[in-house]
Amino acid sequence: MLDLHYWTTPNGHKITIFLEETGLAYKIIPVDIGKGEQFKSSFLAIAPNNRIPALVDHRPAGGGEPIAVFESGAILMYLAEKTGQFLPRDLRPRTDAIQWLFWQMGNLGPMAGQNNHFSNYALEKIPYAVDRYRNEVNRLYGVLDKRLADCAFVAGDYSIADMAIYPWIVPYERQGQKLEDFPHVKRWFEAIGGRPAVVRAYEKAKEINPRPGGIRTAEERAILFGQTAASVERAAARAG
Ligand SMILES: N[C@@H](CCC(=O)N[C@@H](CS)C(=O)NCC(=O)O)C(=O)O
Repeated sequence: MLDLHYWTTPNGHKITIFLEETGLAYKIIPVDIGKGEQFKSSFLAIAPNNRIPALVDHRPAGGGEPIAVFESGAILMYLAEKTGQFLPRDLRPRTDAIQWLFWQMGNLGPMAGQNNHFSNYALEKIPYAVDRYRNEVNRLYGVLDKRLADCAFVAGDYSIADMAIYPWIVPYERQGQKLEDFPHVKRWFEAIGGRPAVVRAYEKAKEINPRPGGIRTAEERAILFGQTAASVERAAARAG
């Protein structure tokens, strides 16, 4: 019923967590981004931003043609609407869940991504860039810790907002952060990490990609870094 175009990265994990939590039937279609599979025309047709994850729902509510969704936050909202789970109906908690979901999409994800790039992947270590993103991620951990001092999960009950944030806290060491400095984040992190569905989601990742953990080869670096409009066109033509 659901095809998940997926690779074993934080944005991919968000969706397998949701699917495992709800028990929806789904098929994983691996998109190995280190090999450039995100540039295949079949993938670009549903995910024009050449980024995983993307979802195709072959049985959308109300019937009709399949619906394709890209952007992990949009996919989480789509699935929450479809199932009626993990996004409250009531105005106040719903607004909370949506604003923390957007906080992840617009802040934690992009800043942690740049932090990882300049600290771990860039061959030239530029102190200004390393400090800039590491500090910004540190600030965001502080924001999250304050929020979690007042509630068990970011929007009260466990929701799609927590599912979006959690995978971006998993690599806290690579992000240069210490969970001990953020006791409320640590408590929340351990609670979510212990959920059977979350454990299953990460086990699934190991089945799909037994060698996770970063970019290794020069070829992978060439595919992933320094993309421009022209290189995207070229890669798409090569990938077919
Ligand atoms: N805002 C997007 C970001 C997706 C994203 O950055 N995906 C990465 C993996 S985590 C990707 O597909 N990278 C492939 C590339 O850089 O070509 C979302 O949340 O879905």
